Amino acid sequence: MTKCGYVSVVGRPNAGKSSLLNWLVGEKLAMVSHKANATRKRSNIIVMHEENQIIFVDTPGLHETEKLLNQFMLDEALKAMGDCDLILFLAPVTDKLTHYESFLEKNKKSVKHLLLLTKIDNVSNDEVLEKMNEYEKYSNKYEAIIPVSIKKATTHADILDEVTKHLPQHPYLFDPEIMTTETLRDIFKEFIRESIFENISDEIPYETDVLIEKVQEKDHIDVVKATIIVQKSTQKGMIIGKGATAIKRIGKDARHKIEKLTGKKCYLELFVSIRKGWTKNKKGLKELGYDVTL
Ligand SMILES: Nc1nc2c(ncn2[C@@H]2O[C@H](COP(=O)(O)OP(=O)(O)OP(=O)(O)O)[C@@H](O)[C@H]2O)c(=O)[nH]1
Ligand SMILES: [Mg+2]
Repeated sequence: MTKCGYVSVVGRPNAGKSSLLNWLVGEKLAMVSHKANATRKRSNIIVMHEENQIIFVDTPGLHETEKLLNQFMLDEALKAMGDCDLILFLAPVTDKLTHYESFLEKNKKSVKHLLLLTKIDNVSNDEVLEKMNEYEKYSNKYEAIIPVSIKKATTHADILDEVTKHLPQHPYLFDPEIMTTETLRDIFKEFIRESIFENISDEIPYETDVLIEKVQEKDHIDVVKATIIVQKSTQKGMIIGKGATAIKRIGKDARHKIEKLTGKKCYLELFVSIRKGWTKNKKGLKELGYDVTL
């Protein structure tokens, strides 16, 4: 009998959740950014390990906020925590334990979890050991503590072996050939959002979203039409940039990511549209797929 189950990956914004999942699946599927609060919704990334199927759920970061969009994001993470077989809690190795303590409080159903110390390439081995000792006082709470770095040669096997131990015996829930339940549209959207996060500074990326208008898949080329949504006209100007330099850069970066994934050429056409104050009201958010029920 195979093992199969859902594993929610949680932690504070910027902890390295999406990066870890791209690394584990061996393909860039999820958006990553040096800016915090990049991921806005749950998404499934599926990894086969030996005869077993692990359905990882990428989530937005755990954080406190008054903003409506961020409340939606937090709710996504909490829902993922309450509805899985195992949680991976990611804590950058330099973090204080307060983030972990607040996670323990939020884990109302006491779902079993592994504690992953991330970004260990940033510190010495001694510092990693020191941090592991600090967490020792909570050793009755976690199933295992595993130090990881996606930048330094560490293997997937430690994490996947440990994860598999805690999954139920169950037939596969998805075709073992697929790596995600996200559609190409969803992934392209995230690639364009990532390019906005990379190329546009300040708060603007946080008040921006992307609508995929059309994806036409041909034999040798994909034609993609997308609209970048902003909430005021000054932001539209910033996204376009002087002589359209900014939007060209965003388009070029996103096109490269799409082409790398599909192995085909991509013709990407980008437009910019203003939806006044869309992040500030529930209706505007809902129209873009962020249904704030709180
Ligand atoms: N040095 C180092 N940096 C890492 C590692 N893993 C991730 N990062 C960096 O950490 C930053 C945040 O990574 P993400 O994967 O977007 O983090 P996240 O937890 O998904 O963040 P949110 O979606 O905002 O909650 C990026 O700049 C990554 O390149 C690592 O092992 N070592
Ligand atoms: Mg993320």
